[in-house]
Amino acid sequence: MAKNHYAPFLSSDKLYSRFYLCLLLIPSFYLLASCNQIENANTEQAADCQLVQEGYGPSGTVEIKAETVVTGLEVPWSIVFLPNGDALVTERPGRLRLVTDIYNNPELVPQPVISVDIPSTSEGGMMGVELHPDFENNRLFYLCITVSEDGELINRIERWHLSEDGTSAQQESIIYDEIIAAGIHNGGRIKFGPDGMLYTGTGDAGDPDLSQNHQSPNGKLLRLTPEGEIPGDNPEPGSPVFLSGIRNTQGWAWPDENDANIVWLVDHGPSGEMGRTGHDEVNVANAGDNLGWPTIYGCQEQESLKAPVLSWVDAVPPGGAEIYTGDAIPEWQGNLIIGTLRSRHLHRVILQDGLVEKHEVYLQNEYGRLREVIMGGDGELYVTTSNCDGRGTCPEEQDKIFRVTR
Ligand SMILES: [Ca+2]
Repeated sequence: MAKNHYAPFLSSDKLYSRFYLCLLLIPSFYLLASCNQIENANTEQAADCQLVQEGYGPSGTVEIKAETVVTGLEVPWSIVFLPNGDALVTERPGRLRLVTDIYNNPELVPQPVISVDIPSTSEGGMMGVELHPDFENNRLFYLCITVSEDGELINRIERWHLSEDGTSAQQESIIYDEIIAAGIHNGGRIKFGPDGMLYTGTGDAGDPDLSQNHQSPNGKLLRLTPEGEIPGDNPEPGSPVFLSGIRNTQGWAWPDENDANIVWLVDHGPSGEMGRTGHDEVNVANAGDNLGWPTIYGCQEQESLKAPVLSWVDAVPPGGAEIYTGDAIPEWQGNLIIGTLRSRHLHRVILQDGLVEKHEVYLQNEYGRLREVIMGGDGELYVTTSNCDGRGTCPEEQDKIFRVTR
């Protein structure tokens, strides 16, 4: 069919090579098109999912400003705020750093609290950090770190004890070591839920089938006890899986501080798998949901799989996500705020009754790639840049933490 269509090109020798190029390309185009038809025959577009066809969304309508807190960081991935007003921040290459008096007079302590050798992986390293719910009394905190164990790369959840002055720490235990690590789709965030359980976001580690394999912790949101055990009331008895069908999440938050069962979670869309690209997602998920990867993507839906509420055709990929609860920007209260990497902006999503009412773009290209987004103990929103991760332009002052306020 392609041959007949392009037969006139045969009359010109000059176009001969172009003709053969077309001959190579056209069949693959038809192949892709027919694949899409097969795919569409089995999937519907979810009525409740907003698909942004071009760009990322309308510009922000609320006045905000960003204030630099500290600079001189290398891929700051996750922050926790200590009860005394200090903060700990992970640097993906393998360091935990202390920022003293982060709310008022922030200083980055030059000597790392922890420094570990990280096996070389582009998206792995020292990622999530989280405090034990009883940190004030036991000074325990958790890290999600990529390590080499018996020759295999894994993302391990370790528990550490912070010294009284906060400048050093000792490993206390390894609580979970079953997550396959990879240079891509590596997850890595850990957060305690309102139910006092430890949630871990994982990626498919480049193997999409793992996301639908309930024997694998990859491509999931996991729910564990603070000791790393499987809670008795998980959606699937005996399994750490809380949500499945995830490609690679680095961010989620609970809209109701009294209900851990509803989670707003961002996920990375495909970057070439099965000819698919873009289509990063915002999901409103309930305990036990299957978010569909790789069976469906973008706004597609299928029986027993949960479609997102927002997706972008153009690649965003989202870093961290947080629900704004501060007083400084009252218009943002209760909204999901997402740091985006490739699209280099802060994204505000207003959700009403589990659906997207409105969404907006802030700080477009002003700070570069954005990773962590988290509310501080002072009621202000803190964000980290990820410009020194090899995929951005690393400035002389390196990566930073900034505060978003009025
Ligand atoms: Ca999905």
